[in-house]
Amino acid sequence: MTTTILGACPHDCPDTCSLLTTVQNGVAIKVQGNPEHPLTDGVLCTKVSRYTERTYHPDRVLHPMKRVGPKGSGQFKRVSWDQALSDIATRLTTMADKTPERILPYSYAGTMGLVQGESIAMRFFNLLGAAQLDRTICASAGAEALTHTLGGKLGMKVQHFAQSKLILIWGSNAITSSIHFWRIAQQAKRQGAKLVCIDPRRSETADKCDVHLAIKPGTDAALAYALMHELISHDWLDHDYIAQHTVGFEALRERALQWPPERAAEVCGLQVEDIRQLAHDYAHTRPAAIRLNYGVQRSRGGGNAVRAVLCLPALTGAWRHPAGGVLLSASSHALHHRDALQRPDLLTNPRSPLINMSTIGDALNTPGLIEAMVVYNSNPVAVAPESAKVVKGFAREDLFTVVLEHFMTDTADHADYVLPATTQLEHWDIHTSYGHTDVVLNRPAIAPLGEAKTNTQIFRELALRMGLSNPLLQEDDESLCQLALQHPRNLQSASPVTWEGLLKDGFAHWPVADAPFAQGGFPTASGKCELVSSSLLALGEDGLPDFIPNYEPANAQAPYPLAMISPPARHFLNSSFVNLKSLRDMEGEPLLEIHPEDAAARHLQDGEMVRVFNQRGSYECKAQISTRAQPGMVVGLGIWWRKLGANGTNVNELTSQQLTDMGRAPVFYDCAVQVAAKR
Ligand SMILES: Nc1nc2c(c(=O)[nH]1)N[C@H]1C(S)=C(S)[C@@H](COP(=O)(O)OP(=O)(O)OC[C@H]3O[C@@H](n4cnc5c(=O)[nH]c(N)nc54)[C@H](O)[C@@H]3O)O[C@H]1N2
Ligand SMILES: Nc1nc2c(c(=O)[nH]1)N[C@H]1C(S)=C(S)[C@@H](COP(=O)(O)OP(=O)(O)OC[C@H]3O[C@@H](n4cnc5c(=O)[nH]c(N)nc54)[C@H](O)[C@@H]3O)O[C@H]1N2
Ligand code: SF4
Ligand SMILES: [Mo]
Repeated sequence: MTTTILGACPHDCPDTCSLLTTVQNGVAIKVQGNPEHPLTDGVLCTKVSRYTERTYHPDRVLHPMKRVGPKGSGQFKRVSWDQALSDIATRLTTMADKTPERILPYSYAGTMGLVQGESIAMRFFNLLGAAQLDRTICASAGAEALTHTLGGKLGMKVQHFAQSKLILIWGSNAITSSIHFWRIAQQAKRQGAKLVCIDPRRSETADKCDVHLAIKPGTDAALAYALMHELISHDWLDHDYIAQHTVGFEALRERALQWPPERAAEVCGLQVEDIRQLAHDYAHTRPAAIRLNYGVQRSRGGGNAVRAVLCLPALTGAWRHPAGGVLLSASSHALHHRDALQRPDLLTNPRSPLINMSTIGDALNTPGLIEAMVVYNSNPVAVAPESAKVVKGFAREDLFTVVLEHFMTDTADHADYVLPATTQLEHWDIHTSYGHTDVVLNRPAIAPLGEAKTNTQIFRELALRMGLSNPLLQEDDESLCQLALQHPRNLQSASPVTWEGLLKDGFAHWPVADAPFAQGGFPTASGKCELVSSSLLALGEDGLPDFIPNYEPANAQAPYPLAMISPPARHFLNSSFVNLKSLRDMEGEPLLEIHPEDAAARHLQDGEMVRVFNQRGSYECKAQISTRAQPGMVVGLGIWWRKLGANGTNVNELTSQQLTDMGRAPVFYDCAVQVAAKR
C-alpha cells in the first residue's frame, strides 16, 4: 500500500519546508517538497531530498548504548531501555537530591520542532531545578538588535521580495542557506530587480548577483553608516516617516555625518565609488529590500552592525511598501504558545544558574559548576567554539553525560549513555519559521525504527523513573501540538490557525500584515523604530549603533595575520548530514580557501595539506587556492565532524569563546589564524 504523509522539515533553516513523504508498506521511500505550500513550491534542498537516506542509514543509533571505553573513544555496548533508564534515573536522582542546579540540559536546533525541542524537556528540567541554558549559539546578537530597534524579531514577509526592485543580500549565502528565498530573489531579478551581495567571501550567491561588495569581516556597521551619511547629506530622506515613526534621528544624524564614504571605504576595504553608488541606488529605487542575515552578527560588534543596518529603511521610508524594508528573522510574527509548552513557571530553584551554551568549554572546566549533562538536538563538541576546551570538559571522568541522538556524533562519543531518538519521519511535531510566517505540521510517516523513542517520550519515562509525578510531564505529543496553537492572539484573530486546518493542509498562514510597519506601529516602548534605543539606554549602553572593530581583525603584522570565517557548507546543515556519504562526496573534504597572494607568500600549492593555527589550537586540512577568499582572509566551510578531520579537529578548534556586544553570542567569524604548509 502506498500513502503520502504531510510533514515539516525539522532543520535549522529559514525556509521551513512542507514535506510530502511517500510510504510503501510501512517504509518511507521518498521525501519531496509539498507543491501546495506556496513557499516550498514542491522543491527541497539536496540535503533533505536525501532524508530517507539519513533515516535508514546503517549507522543510525537504534538501541540504547552504554559506554565501555574511555570517553571520546566511541566504544559502546548495547543495553536495554530498562537498564539505561534506571541507571540514568538513579544517577540524576542522587544529584537532584542535593544539587539539581549542577545538571545541565544542552540543546539547540537539531530539530526546530516545538514539541521535540523544548516542551516536555523544558518542563522536566524546570521541575527538577536544573541549570538553565542560555541558547545563544546562533542568532541572539541579531535577535537582541532587532528587539532594541524594531521591538521584536519582525520584518518583511519573505514572499514580497518578489516585487522588490533592489535587494541587498547582506551577510547571507542564500544559495546555500535559504534556497527558497533565493528563488524569490531570482523572480525579482527576472522582473528587473538589481541584486547586491555584501559578503567578505565571493560566495556562490555573490557570483550570481549584479554587484558583489567584498567587505572586510566585521565592518558592516561602518558601511551602513556611510550609506546613512549619503542619504542624510543628499537629503534622500523620507522626512515624514522619520518624524512620525522613529526616535533619535538627530543623534543618529550627527554620528552618521562622521562616516563619509572615504572613511568607511578604508575600514571596509571597499571602493568609495561603490559605496556612493549603493547609497544612490538604495535611495532612488522603490521598493528596496534588505535580506539581512546571520553572517553580519558573528563578530564582536555584530549586534551594533545589525542595528545600524536596521536604521536604513526607517530613513528612506522603505517600510511603506510590502516589498521594502528588512528581513533578518520573522520569528516573533509566529503566534504559538511557547509558555504553555515550556512552562517556565515550573522552575522554582533559586540557585539555578544560567549557563551560556556558547562558552560551554569554560563552563565545563569551572570546578563544581556542572556534574551532569543531558544533550539533545545538538552536537556541541563539533559546533561550539574553542573545541579543545569543550572536548576537555566532555572528557571529564567525573561528568555524567547522556546524549539523545540519531548518530554517534563527536558529542555522543563522549556520553555515558546514548539514547536512540526518532527522526522527523517517526514523530509528531509542529513548526514555526524564522524565515517565513507560516506554521507547518509534521505527522509521523513511519513507525519508530529499532528501539528509537521520541525526545518527549524519553523525558516522560525518565520523569516517571525519577518519581516526578507532575501530570504535565506526561502530556502526549498530539496534545502538545494542539496546545501550541492556544496562544491568545491566535485564538482572537479573525482567522485563527486551527488544528483541523493543519491536519487537512499541513500548513497555515499566521495573520501578519503585508507591510507590517507601513504606518509605524513598532512594538517598542515608544511605538517607533528606535534609532536611539531606549532599552539599550536603560541598560546603561550607547543608545546609538556604533562600529565596534573585531577582536581579531586581519593584521599583517600580527602573529596570526589572517581573518578566518567559517560559514556553512551547502550540503551539510551545521554538523548534520556530514555522515551521509552522498552529501559528503559533494562537499569533498575539509578545505581552507586561501587567496592566491596569501598562498604564494606561504609557498602553498593548491590541494596540499596545511596547518591552520592560532593560540587556541591547530586544525589540519587541504588548502584550496581561490579568489573566493579575499587577501588577508581565509574560509573554512563548516561544520565537519571532528573525527573526520585530518588531525581529529575542525574549524572550531580555532574559534574563540569571546562574545558579541549583544546577546552573549559567539564570534565564529572574528577569528585570527596563521596558515603554514604541513610538510
Ligand atoms: N546548507 C545549509 N543551510 C543552512 C545551514 C547550513 O549549515 N547549511 N545553517 C542554517 C543555520 S543554523 C543558520 S543560522 C542559517 C545562516 O544563514 P545565513 O546567515 O544566511 O548564513 P550563510 O548562508 O552562511 O551566510 C553567511 C554569509 O555571511 C558571510 N559573512 C561572514 N562574515 C561576514 C561579515 O562580517 N559581514 C558580512 N556582510 N558577511 C559575512 C559569509 O561569507 C557567508 O557567505 O543558515 C541555515 N541554513
Ligand atoms: N565555526 C562555526 N561554528 C558554528 C557555526 C558556524 O557558522 N561556524 N554555526 C553555528 C550555528 S548558526 C548553529 S545554529 C550551531 C548549530 O549547532 P547544533 O544545533 O548543534 O546543530 P547540528 O550540528 O546540526 O546538530 C544537531 C544534532 O541534533 C541531532 N538531532 C536532530 N533531530 C533530532 C531529534 O529529533 N532528536 C534528537 N535527540 N536529536 C536530533 C542531529 O542528529 C545532530 O547531531 O552551530 C554553530 N557553530
Ligand atoms: S533544510 Fe531548508 S531548504 Fe532544505 S528542506 Fe529543510 S527547510 Fe527546506
Ligand atoms: Mo544557526
